[in-house]
Order: sequence, then structure tokens, then C-alpha cells
Amino acid sequence: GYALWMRYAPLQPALAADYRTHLGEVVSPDQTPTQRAAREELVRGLSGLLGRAPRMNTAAIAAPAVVLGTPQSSVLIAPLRKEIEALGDEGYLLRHAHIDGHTVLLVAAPQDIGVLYGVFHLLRLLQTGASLDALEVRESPRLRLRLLNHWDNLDGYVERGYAGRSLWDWQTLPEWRDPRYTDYARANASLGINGTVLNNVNASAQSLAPDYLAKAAALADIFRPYGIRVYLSARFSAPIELGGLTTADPLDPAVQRWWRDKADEIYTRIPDFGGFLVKANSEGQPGPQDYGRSHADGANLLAAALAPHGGVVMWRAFVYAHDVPADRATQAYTEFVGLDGAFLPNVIVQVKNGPIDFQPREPFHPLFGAMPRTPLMMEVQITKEYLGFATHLVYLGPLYEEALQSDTRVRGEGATVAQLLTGIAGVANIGNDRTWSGSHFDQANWYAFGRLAWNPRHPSRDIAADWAAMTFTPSPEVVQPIVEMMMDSREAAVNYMTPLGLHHLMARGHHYGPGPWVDGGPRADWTSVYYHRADRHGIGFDRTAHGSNAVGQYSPEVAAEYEDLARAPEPLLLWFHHVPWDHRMASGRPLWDELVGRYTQGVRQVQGMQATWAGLQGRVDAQRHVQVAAFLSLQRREAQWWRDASVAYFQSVSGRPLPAGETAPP
Ligand code: GCW
Repeated sequence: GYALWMRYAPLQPALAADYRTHLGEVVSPDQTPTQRAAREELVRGLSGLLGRAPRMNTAAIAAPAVVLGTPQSSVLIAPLRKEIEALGDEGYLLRHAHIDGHTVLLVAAPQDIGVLYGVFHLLRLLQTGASLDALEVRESPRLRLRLLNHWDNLDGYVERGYAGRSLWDWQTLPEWRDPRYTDYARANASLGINGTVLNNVNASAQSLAPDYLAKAAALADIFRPYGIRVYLSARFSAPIELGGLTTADPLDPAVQRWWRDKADEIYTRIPDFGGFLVKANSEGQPGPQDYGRSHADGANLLAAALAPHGGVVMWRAFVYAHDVPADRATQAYTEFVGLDGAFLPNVIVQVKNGPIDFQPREPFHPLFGAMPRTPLMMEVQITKEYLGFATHLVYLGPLYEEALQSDTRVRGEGATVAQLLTGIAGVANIGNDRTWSGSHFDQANWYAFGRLAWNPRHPSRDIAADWAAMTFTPSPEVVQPIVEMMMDSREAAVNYMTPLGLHHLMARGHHYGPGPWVDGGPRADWTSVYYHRADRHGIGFDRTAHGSNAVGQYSPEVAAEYEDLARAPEPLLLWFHHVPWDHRMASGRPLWDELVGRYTQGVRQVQGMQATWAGLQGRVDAQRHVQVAAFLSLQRREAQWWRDASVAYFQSVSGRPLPAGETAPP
């Protein structure tokens, strides 16, 4: 599992022979680290896939050749300057061309980094068995910032991480540059991910201390050739903890000076430092509100310090207050919407995909579309805090796609969340586990995140197909069933955990197994009953105008749909409505029967995944087959556990008999 989707295993001989007719020689510059990275990746890929290393050249051509370069780095590509520069800083093109009487395959871009991205694209075409005839690819990213957020602590613990310890070995940095850091950069560059926040948003001030900055600088040096900038989570009270000041008030001149000096210091070590990510006044973290100031005052303090160097501040809108709100889903909007227009230009507000917290299904966050004067980033979890950690097979591509394609209807039809974004951040699922992500299939979530960050309109099904071909084998008899499994998996988890818009029914704290009964905890909104509100009459959180009025935070068209029991989408029904157990569902069944049926269906879907996987025995290498099979059987058992526990609990509240054909929990 270590090689991820970059296995470059030998292709079928006939296919390899066909590709060799296009790819006998590589003509590429090798002056800069990024040029060398592109060249080395292509050699590695072609040697593995085609079973033979290509001839290498830096200038001349002997057909058939691949020609890499930019107008600046290659005299062969220079004449195409105009066509190429239209692709933008990170774009690239792949196409055939006639040069000096030879037909060659061009991988050309305005900048070196585009050439590297183009090489990964070309390798993907080979890995998936695509035809190179009539090749014509022009790509540029839709989003400027495509970042991983690591929730890694300096002691190696990863908050909500299920793939071992942190990849960053702070103790041996900066001296020891583990080759794994380079492989991490390759994997990210293969997707176009262009930034990484190294440390947890629940940040230690120490990560800004000189010795840790030296370590971060070593990582930045390793990542730079791959187009990846380093960012750090900043603790708002660092001027007190590191600087010895008595306050972190954003309007205090000494505080402002401290941050300016800190920014200057960081940029002397990391000249292309990306900026800060900040969690403030949420879940006990310090922030500007401690001094009676606003989120904008806080964000602008840091933004002013970074601006001279070109850095940005990603200020999180995930605010979770000390006191129990009437409806936690409304808090971020309430605190942020009035600040639209108050942020400096290099501040980006980072908003979770949904208004609660990375649930198996949520509606889109109402801040999307509500802050037209503020650049926004969407934050999703790649790590599966609420989706069975690394053991349950849940492909998140459809979840990301659903969030990105949600129509905010703020400018009439067609203002999807994706269209409103400046960037996207994924909370990484990466650790020092041999498979990087804690399981083979969790690698697909890292992969899908990256591909969607590059192109938020890419269908998640196609991404799954690419991943399966690259990770296992391009043969359709393997790829198709795997894609079916993956595409069903998220809906399966929704069904056996939180069907029909239910949410946050996980056991308290660790969030792994079921806990719909949990109440009597330290605060009302740390209990499942706060979210499902089941009683003798019905179930669901009334967020209509009669309830918390969270629907009022959406655009009028969206609000009208969610508000109306008859029009609210069934997958989100109990998110917005408290619904009587007898309510007739689209299937014709009463809600109670539907709910129990969904739980049971979730278990069946996992059984279906098991059967599909069993059918692939002998087609997937035994080592990976056995492990996935074991995880699926564990998932099957736990889906049953979720179903039985949830059905038993809700039955104790509804007092209704199980629908005909349903078995009672043991
Ligand atoms: O998802 C929740 C997690 C916390 C996390 C927090 C946040 C980093 O349970 O572990 O803290 O959200 O996003 O800030």
C-alpha cells in the first residue's frame, strides 16, 4: 500500500507496446529542482509501466519522444509561448506536435510546476489504459488554494487521525529528511494539491518558536519543487506564550509589532511561506473575543503582518461556544455574516462543508453565498471522524461532490458552492501507517479530495474509476465492481448510522460507534438527544420558522424548499423537521417503518460490498485482498451494531412494533 496510486506496475504487454510507439525517448530540461522532479517521475513511471527505461535527452529529438518544458526552459516549446501562457501559472497541455519533422508528445506549461502536473496526468492516462491517439488536454485548476490541513500535534499525536502517528518527525528534523516526505510531496503534486498546514488548528504556540520554524523550513525545502507551500496553524495567544506580552489584544500596538516581527522571521526562513490557519474562540481556543474584539479584528491583525510578504490568513468559521446554543447549526452564520466586507483582502474565511461537523450527511453551510465580499474556502474532512475511522470502507467522493454542487441560489439558479470558492482544505487522513491512510480504501479519499480540489466539477464516479485502475489494475472486470462498491459505500454508512437527515448520533467523545441514547452529559449539545429529538410523537430537529429557524439563514429559494415538509429533500428531512412517526414517506411507508428499513438496508449494502469484494479474489493481490476483506467483515458486524442499537433505542421512544419482516435486535 505504500506506493499509493503511483505503483507504476507493468501494463499488459500489448498495451505497453502500443505506448512505447509514442514514448521511446524523453526530452526534458533538468536545470531546476522541479524540472528534475518531472523528469525523474516520468522515468520512474515509464520504466515501471512499460518495463523499460526511456532514452533521455535534454535538447535534440529522435522520434518517438515526449517533450517536456516551458517556453523558457525548452527551445522546442518556445514557439508555442502564446498558446501555453493562456493556461495560467499552474496549467499545462498535453498534445501531439510536429517538431523538426518528428511527431512528438508535448507536455508543456507556462511554469515548471505545470510540467510536473502534466507528467502526472500523462502517467495517469497510461495507468488507466487510456488511448494517446488524438490526445488534446488543456488543464488549469479552478481553485487557487488546494490545501491539506494536518491536525498533527508536536508530540506526534494526530487529533482525529486513524493512520498512526504524525508523518512529521519533529525530533529528527531538520537534520533528517526522511525520503517519505518526498513521497508525500509526490503524491500531493500528482493531484495538484499546492499547500499543507503542518500542525493542528488546536495549535501549540511552540510551533512558531525558532527551533520549530527551522524544522518547518526543512519540510518547505523538500516540498517546494513539488509546488507545495507550507502553512502553519497559529495560536492566537502566542504573543503571550512565546513573546512574554501580557495581552494578545489585536488592537494593542505591542501585539501588532510581535506578529509583524514573527512574520518577518518566518519569511527569512521560508521565503514562500503560505500563511496562517487560525481557530479562534471555538472549543476553548483563545481569540479576539477574549478582548471584546471581533473575528475580523483578529484576522486582520495577522493578515497585516503577512501582507508585505504575500501570505494569507485562513480564519476558520467553525465556532463552537462555551454556552449551549439553542441550535448549534446557526452559530457560525450568526457570528460571521455581519463581518462580510470587514476583512483585509488577504483573509479567507474557512467554512466547514456543513453547519454542524463533518456528519455523514449535512446540508451545505449557509455561509456559502452569504458573504459575497469575502473570499471563502470550504473545509472537508478526509479523515473519517464520524464515518467509521479507517476501518469502514466509505468513499467520500460523493460527499464532497454533493457539497460542491449544492446550489445556493444566491444569484438565481446556478450559484453552486464550488463556484463561490477561492480554495478548499481537506483535513488529512495521513499518518505514518504503511498505507499512509490507515487502510487501502482510505487512500481513495485523499485522492478524490485532490482531484476535486483541482476540478470541483469532476464526477466522483470517474475519479473512483481512475483511482481503482491506478491502485489495483486497469482491467474493467476489476475496476467496475470496485467503483460500484465505492459509489454505494457512503449511502450505506448514512443508512446504518444516520439515515434521513439524522446527525451526531455517535458515541460521545471518540465518535466511533452508535450512541443515540446518550444524554445527561456535561452539556446538552454534547448529547445525541439534542440532535434527534425523538419522542413518542416523532423525530427530528425542527429548524423551520417554528423551530430554531436555521432555514432562515439560507437564500429565500433554498429556505422555502427546506421549510416545507412536502418539498424538503428526504435525505435531509430530519435535519430540518420534527416529523410524526406516521408521516407518509416517498416510498409510501410511514416514517417509522422507513427509518427501520433504512437501518436494515445499510447493513445489506455492506453485505453487498463484501460479496463484490469476495468476487475479486484472485484478481487483486492476496495481501491487499485479505486485508480489505477483513475490514469489510468488521464493518459488516459494526453496521449491524449500529442498526440494532439505533432501532432498539428509537423503538424504546416510539413504542411502535417493528415493521413486518424486520428482525428485532438481539
Ligand atoms: O470535528 C471537531 C473535532 C475536533 C476538532 C474540531 C475543529 C480540531 O471533534 O477534534 O478540533 O471539530 O474542527 O476544530
